[in-house]
Amino acid sequence: VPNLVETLKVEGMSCGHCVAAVEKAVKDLSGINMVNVDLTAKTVTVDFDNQVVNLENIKEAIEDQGYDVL
Ligand SMILES: [Cu+2]
Repeated sequence: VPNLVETLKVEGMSCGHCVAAVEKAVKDLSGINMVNVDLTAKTVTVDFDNQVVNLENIKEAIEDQGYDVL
């Protein structure tokens, strides 16, 4: 099964705009089934097709928005 669910710890998100920016950046990648940002927990959970996109691609998309993936 190529689908993976990973939860990333992300620093720097402080409001709804940050949540929207991160969600959009990840969703714009190919192979993303679901993305959920938890602002309180500072986590981004992504369900993705590992044959289309990998975790490094997802981290880069988030970092390109100006947030730090731990
Ligand atoms: Cu913000």
